[in-house]
Amino acid sequence: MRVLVLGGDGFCGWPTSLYLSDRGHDITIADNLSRRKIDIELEVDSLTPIRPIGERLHALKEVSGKEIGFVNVDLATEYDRVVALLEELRPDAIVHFAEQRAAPYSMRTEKTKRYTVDNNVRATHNLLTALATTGIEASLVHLGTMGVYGYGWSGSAPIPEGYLTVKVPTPDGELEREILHPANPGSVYHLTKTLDQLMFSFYASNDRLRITDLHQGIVWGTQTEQTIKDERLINRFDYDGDYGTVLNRFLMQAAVGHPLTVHGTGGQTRAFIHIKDTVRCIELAIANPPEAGAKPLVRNQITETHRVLDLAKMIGDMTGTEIAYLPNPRREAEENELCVRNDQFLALGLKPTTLSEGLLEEVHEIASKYKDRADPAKIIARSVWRQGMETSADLLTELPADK
Ligand code: NAD
Ligand code: USQ
Repeated sequence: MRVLVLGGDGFCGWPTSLYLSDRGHDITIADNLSRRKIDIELEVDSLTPIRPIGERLHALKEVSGKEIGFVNVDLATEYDRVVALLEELRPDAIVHFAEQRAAPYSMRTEKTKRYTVDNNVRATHNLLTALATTGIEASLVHLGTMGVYGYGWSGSAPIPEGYLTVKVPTPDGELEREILHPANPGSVYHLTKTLDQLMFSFYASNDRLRITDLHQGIVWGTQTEQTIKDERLINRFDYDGDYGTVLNRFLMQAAVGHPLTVHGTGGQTRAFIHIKDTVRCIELAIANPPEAGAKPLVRNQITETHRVLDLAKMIGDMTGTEIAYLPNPRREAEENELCVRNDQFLALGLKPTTLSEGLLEEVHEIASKYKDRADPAKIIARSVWRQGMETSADLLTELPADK
């Protein structure tokens, strides 16, 4: 298949592009490199030394003989170029990763809130309009989030895959309807993903676009079979307070000798998926699109759920690292249950890569290898959900030399 990967320079997009290329698909990446620019703005860098996109693609050619195309285009602001790209490439499938994806960054300042909405909503809408206008029949696979459901809205009831069947009382009795699961975004970032969902419903119905929305959990790990082949292909590893996600942060913190930063009680339960399963799910999703005229197909892209404190304890026991209980910079429940259905990917043949010591150690080792690149002043999360919320001071100003 000819596949256009939007946001293909990012943490999920890069390994997905390499994987799909390895599987024989013809890949073009479109990315405006905004994620790299945000690193410069935040004065942080990936823990792993990611190379510029040109060098990445050159290295891929050397290592595997495969070529991946690259177009630097901003989906949110360069509509005409997006249309021209679609017309030139005429892809069979489009994978859409290209959004600002950090909840803390989306809550950081007025500017980052507005940027997140402008960037994400416009990028998705431009893409949908461009597909409808050009009549290109590519199926679209979008990366959404588990956070659209909220965490624990339905208590211990399993979260369905996208839709709920409800009974609507009418004077003539009850009408049964299938509706999108109620949206319960917990950040401006998550809000944009709920808005994306409405746009998908409209364009699937009005323009018969074939859309799959993947409600993905927190992705952990860093390397895949393809990114590990050469250091120049290495994947991004975010550890900072805005972009670093919880499990990778804990593994990195343990590797550099920093206490594990549990927010509040650590009672938050979240859904997880390893990066190796992310790339496989994308392959399954592009191979199994919905029919034209069908409502968007929602698949929950998760393999397991864990409580934050249990993860901290597991990594603490494994590595001898202490746990620090910090004021929570977010507005979120102290504790929640989370039970998620993921039958669709299992039925399509996904073999879940669940948390195992071996895999945890693999990530811990990568983090240890690059620990000298870590800046301890960037570890504490300081983007607060409301002005005036308390955050922790730095726990360490220098990282221990012997770890
Ligand atoms: P990332 O920030 O590493 O990658 C996103 C890429 O999109 C970046 O390379 C960025 O430069 C590009 N981009 C952003 N806006 C763009 C625009 N307007 N035009 C062109 N390119 C643009 O993020 P990621 O972790 O790879 O996440 C990818 C997608 O998966 C996101 O949509 C995110 O919401 C979703 N997701 C991620 C996770 C996770 O844990 N990382 C979990 C669930 C869902
Ligand atoms: N947390 C800590 N300590 C930390 C970091 C986080 O206790 O050092 C807690 C947070 O308070 C939160 C939980 O861990 O309760 C998860 O935080 P996270 O930063 O790992 O994940 P989140 O903000 O939810 O966002 C990430 C991705 C986002 C994706 C989402 C999937 O950045 O793109 O949509 O995971 S999900 O969480 O399933 O909605």
